[in-house]
Amino acid sequence: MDRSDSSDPSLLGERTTRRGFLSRASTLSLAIPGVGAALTACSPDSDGGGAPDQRGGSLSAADSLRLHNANSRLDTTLHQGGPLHGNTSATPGTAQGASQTVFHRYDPALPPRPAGGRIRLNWRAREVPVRIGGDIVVAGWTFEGDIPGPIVHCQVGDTVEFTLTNDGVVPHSMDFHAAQIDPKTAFRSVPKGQSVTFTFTPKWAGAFMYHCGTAPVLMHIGSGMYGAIVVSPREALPPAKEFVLVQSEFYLAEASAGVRAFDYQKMLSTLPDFVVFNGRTNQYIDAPIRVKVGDRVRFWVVNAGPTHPCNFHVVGEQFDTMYLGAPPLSPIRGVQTWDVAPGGGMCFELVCDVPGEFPFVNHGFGHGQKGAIGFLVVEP
Ligand SMILES: [Cu+2]
Repeated sequence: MDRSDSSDPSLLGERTTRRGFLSRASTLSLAIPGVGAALTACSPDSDGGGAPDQRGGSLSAADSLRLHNANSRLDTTLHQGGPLHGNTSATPGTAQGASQTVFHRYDPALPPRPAGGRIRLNWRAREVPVRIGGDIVVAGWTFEGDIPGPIVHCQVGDTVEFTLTNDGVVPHSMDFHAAQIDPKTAFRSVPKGQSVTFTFTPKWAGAFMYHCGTAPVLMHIGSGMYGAIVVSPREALPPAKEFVLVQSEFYLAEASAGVRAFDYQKMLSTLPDFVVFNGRTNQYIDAPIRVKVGDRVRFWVVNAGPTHPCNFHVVGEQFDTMYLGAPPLSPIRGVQTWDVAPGGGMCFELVCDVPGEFPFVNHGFGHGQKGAIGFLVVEP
């Protein structure tokens, strides 16, 4: 049968179903920030600025006006022949000074929590080159010039005052998973040169992701705009050496003038070139995380994705405690591996009884092999 025949009742059914799905998805977009923006920005009907809809469907103009984030209609210049080159993160800023960009190891230590119960963060969204390995410089869309962005440490009940100023040419925004706040206002996109400010008080302890939520969200997370906010509980957890690991995937285009841009079509294909902890390949193999025998180690693991899970495991060790959510609530004992979902975060603890060199890995080894591996060295 000719599948292009519109009188084919089975095909009609398929189309009706698809339309129903898109309609439901549009309604869903009002409830779940990011979902609607990603769907609509990928629709040719939204503003002409998004990527082609991979399902071949479309949303109506009325649907696009009901977006959770009205600014999304201004969001990216992908596919418009603007300052971006095709489907990549290459913007003018991401090439400037690329060859002089210096590699630095991303410090995984959890920074101390600022005293006083009030944290003021004045951050800039910056489009800059970032050296993620000895010979690899990427065209990063960043918070504060690094991938991941800075680690934030606060406590349940603290007040976090946050301002984002956009120094890039593409609109950007901030979505803190540790916040309960109206996303339409707080997480809105800001164009070049403008700022957004909001305040929140974390209710729950845990390891939370933050990320740019500007559409297409996949493109902005996939180009480096994410990081971790660790919310400690009011009641003290057992003394430990605390580290933060943010897993993420890199989908890269071929190098141009020494810089590899992030590639949107590759992100959609979901087959990454690298899967890394804290934005670098091999950094904790070359310079491991070091502790002493007898130490308790607490890993706050955030999975920025954008797509794949992090099946966290330490070779030769077991987690005596893993907190499914809100430590010290929901402890699970004697865990070998647990998967942290994209957009999620968890707390893993172990006690270093014996000296040695213990690889911490994504035990989904297709991804461990692509870089999600490092060493925890336990010294006598
Ligand atoms: Cu962004």
